Amino acid sequence: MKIGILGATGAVGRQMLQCIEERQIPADEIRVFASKRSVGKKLFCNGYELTVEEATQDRLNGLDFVLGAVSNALSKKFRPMVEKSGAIYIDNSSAFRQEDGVPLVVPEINGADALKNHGVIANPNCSTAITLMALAPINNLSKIKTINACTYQAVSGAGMGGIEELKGEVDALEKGETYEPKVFPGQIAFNVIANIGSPLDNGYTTEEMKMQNEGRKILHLPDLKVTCTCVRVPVYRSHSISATVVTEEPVAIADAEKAIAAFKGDVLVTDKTPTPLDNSDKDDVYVGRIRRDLTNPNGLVVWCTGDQIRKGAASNAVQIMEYLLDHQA
Ligand code: 2RA
Repeated sequence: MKIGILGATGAVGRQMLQCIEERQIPADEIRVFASKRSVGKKLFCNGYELTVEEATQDRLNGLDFVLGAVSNALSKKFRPMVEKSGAIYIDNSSAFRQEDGVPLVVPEINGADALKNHGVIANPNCSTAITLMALAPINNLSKIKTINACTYQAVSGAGMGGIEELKGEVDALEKGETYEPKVFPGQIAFNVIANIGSPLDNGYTTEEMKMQNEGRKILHLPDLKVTCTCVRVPVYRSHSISATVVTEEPVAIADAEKAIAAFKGDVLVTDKTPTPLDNSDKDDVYVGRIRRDLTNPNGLVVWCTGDQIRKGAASNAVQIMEYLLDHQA
């Protein structure tokens, strides 16, 4: 079994290699691809040294899976090459998430959709995947009609550059120096910025609308309505989300907690409030503080945290590959 990783030197690409090793994916060969300036760099997986190459048709040919951790533009460029190679492309960008025939998958929720792929499978947006992991067990008890969510998104969502910008700002500000933000639309150190993604005509951002558009596809709820505000916070990794969910029938808190505790990939936390630090660098989504919505008898309020680089990106992609290996004939 041969795997390729596009964007292997980035935060998500490196995490994919670690997840492949941790999950003992039976890879005979792993090829790591990145831009020209990274060619020749060394990465490690399963005790082997891997040398970064530029992706070419010849180098992609013969691979069984290609995991993508590149921008939308690069993903669109590489897709035809991966398709030509015959590999299954598991893409972390948002380029194909809404395309008919491209399954959008969180394995614990709709893993079976991955089996209906035509060569391309999309990995959801990080804050969407983490929120849905917390809410899917409630949806299994009674269908979700609406979600009203506020996200608290770590800087890792903007890749290595986001992490470096927060570090650089904290260092500079503590020394009394100035720092010109390049990644975020303002100072993120000691601050929060309610602006992630690009603005849309309805006043929301692309990032905010992903929660509805991707939520509908993953949960198989075409009429799901979502109002979302996405906020960047000065946390290195792990996103947090506060979500108020309204279901067709009222769901008792105890039943919701029981379903969440039993859901693979979720950890119900009842003895404290889960924080992003608690599940930083962990695959599980932590869920807690389940309360009644005081404005709607069919509503519940849920707090959750999930590692953006892992469950929000790399681990989910590796899990999709694992699901296919376990379920394909
Ligand atoms: C972010 N959700 O946190 C994005 C990354 N896909 O910026």
